[in-house]
Amino acid sequence: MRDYANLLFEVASGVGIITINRPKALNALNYDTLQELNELFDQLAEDQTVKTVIITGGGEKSFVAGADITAMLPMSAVEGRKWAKFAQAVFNKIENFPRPVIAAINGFALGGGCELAMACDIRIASEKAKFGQPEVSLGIPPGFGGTQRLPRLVGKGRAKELLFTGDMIDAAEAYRIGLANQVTAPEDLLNAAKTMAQKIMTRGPVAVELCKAAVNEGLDVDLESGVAFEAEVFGLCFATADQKEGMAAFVEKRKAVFTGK
Ligand code: CO8
Repeated sequence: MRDYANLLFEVASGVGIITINRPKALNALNYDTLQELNELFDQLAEDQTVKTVIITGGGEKSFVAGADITAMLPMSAVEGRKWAKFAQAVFNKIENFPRPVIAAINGFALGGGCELAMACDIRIASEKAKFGQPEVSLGIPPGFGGTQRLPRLVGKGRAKELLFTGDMIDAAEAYRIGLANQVTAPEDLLNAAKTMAQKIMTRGPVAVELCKAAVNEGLDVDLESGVAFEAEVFGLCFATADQKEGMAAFVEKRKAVFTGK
């Protein structure tokens, strides 16, 4: 894995930890940072030793304070559209990454930062985290998926309020409305994310991957098509060693040891 200018990456016990690392700009996403994220996720897709990914922000203050406003200021309409499309493609890649991705939100998750967190499967927030889609204060709507993922997570009414007002909410409120799965003390944040990752990694990896695919696929189609997809992936699991092992372990009253095959 090469060194990145705007990301830190380490692997510990099968968990890949990505730190967005531009603390001087509160980890704002410029083109290079998005390009590096894109490249890193392509590499991780090929690397089966990384079973779960955590994304967090460098420095004390911020997860990601949005897309880089300085870079966006002079953009033309054509450039703005291209920029939004590129970031959307990167976030779609994260959302559809075959293994779980957990956002460990250590501070500001604003605009593109909130959108990045929402592209992850699970969001764990520090008590210091702040969420929001402040784009309307800059004269733009969200462009990295916020108008679509926010209502899917918190419902249409709450999403519209956050989108129209641009208000920031704290971690407790994010938890209350379902934007954050869990809230921790700042010093416990990374461990809470790692604990969640390790728990998921004891489960059947193929089953987890197919749960993720079924949820993602199902939310984009009608219920009948969604449950039809579920039946297919459910059936598929009976061709795996993990299904035999999981059920044999239950019957034999022991812990299952999954191989992901
Ligand atoms: N972009 C660029 N630089 C930023 C950003 C940002 N999003 N956020 C903070 N910074 C920089 C500041 O300019 C400052 O730099 P410097 O020290 O050189 O002046 C440094 O980070 C520290 O920031 P502050 O001094 O402002 O720190 P505060 O603690 O006073 O405030 C805030 C923290 C509240 C987070 C404040 O920095 C802020 O409001 N930031 C902007 C948040 C925001 O509006 N985010 C949304 C951006 S738009 C977006 O994400 C749209 C995505 C879709 C785009 C579609 C493409 C066309």
